[in-house]
Amino acid sequence: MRIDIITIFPEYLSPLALSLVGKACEAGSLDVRVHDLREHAHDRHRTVDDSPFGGGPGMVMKPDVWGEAIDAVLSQPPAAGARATLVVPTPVGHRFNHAAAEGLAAQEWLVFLPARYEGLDARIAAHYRTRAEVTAVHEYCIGDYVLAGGEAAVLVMVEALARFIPGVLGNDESVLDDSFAPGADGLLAAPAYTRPAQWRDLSVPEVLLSGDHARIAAWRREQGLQATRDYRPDLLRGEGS
Ligand code: 6GU
Repeated sequence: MRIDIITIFPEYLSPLALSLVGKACEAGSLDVRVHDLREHAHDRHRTVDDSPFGGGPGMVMKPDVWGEAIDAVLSQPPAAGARATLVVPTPVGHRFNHAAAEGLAAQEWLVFLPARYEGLDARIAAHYRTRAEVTAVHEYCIGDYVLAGGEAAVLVMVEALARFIPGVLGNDESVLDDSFAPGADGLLAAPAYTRPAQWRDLSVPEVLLSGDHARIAAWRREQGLQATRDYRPDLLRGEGS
């Protein structure tokens, strides 16, 4: 999979060279390219934002600068005829969840557009939805809080979706067992323990040492159910997202 990210803070994305995503890049299952938006700002101050039409606080990122940057990325497809899926991180978007991560992971080419300030000029999403090289423009929000910019959200989304790319996880079953995976019945995971069996004044639940796989599975299910009741009752009501 090819992932392009256009940002005014290229260094902000450097954690993508680490850990699971970094290994996937080294192995060739992921090709991540970070682009500096300011290379497409041509005035003396390399301006990327301006005040909002209609007034109000904050700044809006300029469509002409973003348009030139996105066009430059779209002119370098990973393969002839490849089409890009654009992703705009924004608090005013659909909730990014397990299903969204899985959907993005199925695409061959993702282009992330993290904005700072009050966001992108609204014509960017409108324009790129009409372009033949673009399959879709998704606007995603990662939670009910406001970030200073979309870069941290891009790190979150790329790490979440990378787990669905075949060969990226050491063990393909890890994705199925995740909390929120359909295979896990929509429940949170049970608590986990490792050696030593006795640590300070705490011992591991006896059932996990029993070797009785049916009892262990039943215990984990009950614990997952209890965790879900405690932390995320919305999931039990089928309201989870
Ligand atoms: Cl994706 N971007 C910003 N700026 N704030 C957010 C967000 C995204 N998701 C939640 N808050």
